[in-house]
Amino acid sequence: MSADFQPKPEHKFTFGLWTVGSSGRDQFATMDPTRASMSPVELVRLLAEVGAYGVNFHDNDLIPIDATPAEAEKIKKEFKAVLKETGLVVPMATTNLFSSAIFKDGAFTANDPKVRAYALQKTMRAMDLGAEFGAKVYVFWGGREGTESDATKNPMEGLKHFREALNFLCEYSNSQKYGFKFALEAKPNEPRGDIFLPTTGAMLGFIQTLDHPEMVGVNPEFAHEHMAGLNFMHAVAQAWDAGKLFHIDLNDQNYARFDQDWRFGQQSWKQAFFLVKFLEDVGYSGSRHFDAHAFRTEDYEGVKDFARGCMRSYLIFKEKARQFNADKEIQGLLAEINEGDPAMDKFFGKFTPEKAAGLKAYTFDRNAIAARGMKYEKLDQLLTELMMGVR
Ligand code: GLT
Ligand code: MN
Ligand code: MN
Repeated sequence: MSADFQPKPEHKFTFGLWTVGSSGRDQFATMDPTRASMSPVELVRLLAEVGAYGVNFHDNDLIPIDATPAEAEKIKKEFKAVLKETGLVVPMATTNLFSSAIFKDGAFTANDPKVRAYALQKTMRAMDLGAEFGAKVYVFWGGREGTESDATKNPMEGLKHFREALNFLCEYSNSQKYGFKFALEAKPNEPRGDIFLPTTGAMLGFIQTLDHPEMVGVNPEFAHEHMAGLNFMHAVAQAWDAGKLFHIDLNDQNYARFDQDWRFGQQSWKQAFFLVKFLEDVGYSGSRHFDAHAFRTEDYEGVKDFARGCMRSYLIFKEKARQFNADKEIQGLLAEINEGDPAMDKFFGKFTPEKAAGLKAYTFDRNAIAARGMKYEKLDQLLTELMMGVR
């Protein structure tokens, strides 16, 4: 293999402060943190050391929720200095609308109007912060927007409130000339029993009901689609097809489990391969954001191993995709499988009454067509061997 798999700025590998900064506390609080917390400045230095391009943050990853204005200014100054020192950029920012107990019944969709108003205020302030650091993508992960019991909240009301909030915030971004693109991130459940708009496809449908659909796209997460037992690459393809792939969260996950947020490429090799191949083939040019955590068994050396592993695996899958596209036998099979049929051309394309009449009158040899072997077993085995390194 020719490639050296070293991350470079043009790969656009980014990490959230909350990812490499995870202290190893587990989801159900059954274990204390296993790593001491690192400051945002230290985390940026760690990311620079492993070769990342950028760093993303929630408002409170950088500035604690109870910080005084003077403390906030000091933190921002130090953070700007370390970005300058390391050359890292901030392509994306977001709001923490899930940690504080005020969000126990949701943020934009909470039943209490004071909570909904506070969520709007917090998001506007967090947008100001993100814009100050040059972020152009603004993510919305509504982890608390949902229910445990449908006796408590009408989903139609939830959708209405969420829509109103996004419409308000699009106008806020425009009024401030921030130029943000909003990216909505779906997750089926956890921390709520059910989260509204649980899949990327659901988000894509909802976006069309907003006042400014052109400003709003999606931030699909590998693990979240896998929690729902879905094919992540297909969700990403639908988002791309709709012109809505504004950002992406890469990690890994066993199907149908709690949110595991593992190192990219750790578990689902084939799914990760097809995802990377898709992104590279279509020429996706946004951030490759790793929204994952190191195992809680690790110290900060292990966190670096984790971060390096995410980027290295991405680049290895990218190289495998290149090999797949260059493999004569694989491409020959694909050409055969996708061979056209000139006799059928006249039936496709735009509807005309003549076409419809011609097609209705045509006689198909159904049994002969069905008898054709597709060679998919052979093709998939070639891919499997390519991935296993024996090809
Ligand atoms: C949280 C969540 C992620 C979201 C982050 C952005 S926060 O870690 O599990 O999937 O992308 O809000
Ligand atoms: Mn995510
Ligand atoms: Mn996740």
